[in-house]
Amino acid sequence: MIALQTAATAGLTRIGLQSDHAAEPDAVDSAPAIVVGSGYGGAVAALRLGQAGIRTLVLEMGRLWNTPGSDGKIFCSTAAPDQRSMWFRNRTEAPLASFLWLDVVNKDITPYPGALDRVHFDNMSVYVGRGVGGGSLVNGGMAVTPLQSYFTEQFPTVDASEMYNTYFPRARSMLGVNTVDPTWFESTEWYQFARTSRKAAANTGLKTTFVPNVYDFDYMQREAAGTATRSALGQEVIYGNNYGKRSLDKTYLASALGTGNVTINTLEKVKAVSRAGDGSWTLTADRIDNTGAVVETKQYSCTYLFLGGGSLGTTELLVRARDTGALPALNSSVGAGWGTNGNTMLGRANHIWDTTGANQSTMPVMGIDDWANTDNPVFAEIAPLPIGFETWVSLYLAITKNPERASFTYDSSTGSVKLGWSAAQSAVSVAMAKKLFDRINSANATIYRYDLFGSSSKIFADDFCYHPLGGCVLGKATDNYGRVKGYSKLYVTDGSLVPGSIGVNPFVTITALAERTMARVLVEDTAP
Ligand code: FAE
Repeated sequence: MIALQTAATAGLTRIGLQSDHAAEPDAVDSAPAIVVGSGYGGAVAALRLGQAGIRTLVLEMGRLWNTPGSDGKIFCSTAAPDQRSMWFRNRTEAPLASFLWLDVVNKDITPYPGALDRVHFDNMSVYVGRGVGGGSLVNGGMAVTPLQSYFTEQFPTVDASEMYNTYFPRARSMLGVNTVDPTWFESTEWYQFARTSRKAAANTGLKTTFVPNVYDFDYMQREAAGTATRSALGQEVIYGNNYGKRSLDKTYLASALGTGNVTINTLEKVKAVSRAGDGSWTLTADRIDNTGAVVETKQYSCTYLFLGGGSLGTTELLVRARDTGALPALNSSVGAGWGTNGNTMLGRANHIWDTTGANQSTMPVMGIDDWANTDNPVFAEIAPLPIGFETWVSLYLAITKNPERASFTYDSSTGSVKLGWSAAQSAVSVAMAKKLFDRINSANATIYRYDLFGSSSKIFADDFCYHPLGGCVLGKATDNYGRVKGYSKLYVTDGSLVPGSIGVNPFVTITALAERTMARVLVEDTAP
């Protein structure tokens, strides 16, 4: 077992590897509370349980990322991906598959429990983070609070004023959200790409807005000045950042371990959940090694079970539990209400005089905000293409108000779940993104790039998303606080609660909702 603990004091910023020995005699196999997964939902649950004095075990299928490789770095860069990049692959599967139609982006790698996974379903593949910190290890750090009006539309039963006065501020403060210095932004070569996209938007009469981030912008400025080791300015992002980013292992999870009540077991994938006769929860987990081989199948038991495996992980566990008969009282909303947050990626080709810069920060700080356009609401993140030379490409991750939703079903022949998302459902996002970017191209006399998403001259990446949301929607599969309907002492705290769309990048919302759940549950459900 790999057990992780901080040193004695609370509030540490690092997690230390305590032991990599085989199971110790006193290994924890039961705890009052178990949390599955260590992304945003899991990390909030772990911290608040630990602070309440409840002994808590977190089970995470990915690694703890704290040990440097032979190059002295913990994570590899997008420019030189190696085994650390992706979850058990022979070759990387980057979002941008090609450049000038050439297969120059992806590289052969050795299978290993790397930081980024791309989970394939029939018409959609979903990028997720693997490791202690989940998606926070690999994401772009954009920390956006949704428009209150859209939040209310999506969560009509949640008290929005409480969210905007208490839980969103709490989440932002705990996550270490900060903003780029606008003066530096205007002058630095590292954000030329964003300024060029802003100009194209302005020419179209569109509004752009600065977007907060959890990357430490003081650190980034030191990177630019040459006084700090480069990370965001060193092509590090989707395979992890070695410096600068306040990922969950440096915030919530470090504090959780600092309570002394929380333990994290890594490389352990929970595959089944059931309820014992005495009402306690039983979990079965496979412990894997670095080759992916199952080296042990473990049993755990707990009184309170918190599911933070993300939209895919949590939904899969509950759909399987219901449809195998392990938890037959789970309702038919479990597995339903899933969406991509309307994600579509695309690139535009700028004029030769509108350069985007050879040097680009990997952390986006600006978006085109056309959400108020009721005909075609879109929020488009201005994304970097940090490949080290001038490309004249403006890249975007469009978040469209796609109303399409899909469901997961259990496949008894494989024991896994299938996602019923269709190509036609992606086409809705594409049409909305196209409507906006046709306007931008027309106003600027520019065209789309056809060479970025494989050899098929695809303009819009309609086959992957970064923002999987839903599957156990708040108020449907659960009560208004994430308590799973049909069972007591079973909770969902992650992106599965969000009904398929939130209009902006989702992790601040996921964190704030988890804070709200924990505040309620710790008062009402765990009192002696
Ligand atoms: P998540 O962070 O995915 O954590 C789930 C954890 O559970 C993972 O560590 C899993 O390995 C683990 N797990 C799953 N199943 C099991 C199991 N059966 N047993 C044990 N462990 C399990 O969930 N969002 C933003 O707001 N801003 C951004 O800039 C942004 N950029 C992104 C860029 C990329 C490349 C990607 C992939 C995502 C991005 N996102 C961004 C999305 C964001 O990371 C995502 O919404 C959250 O991470 C979801 O949080 P959850 O707590 O739901």
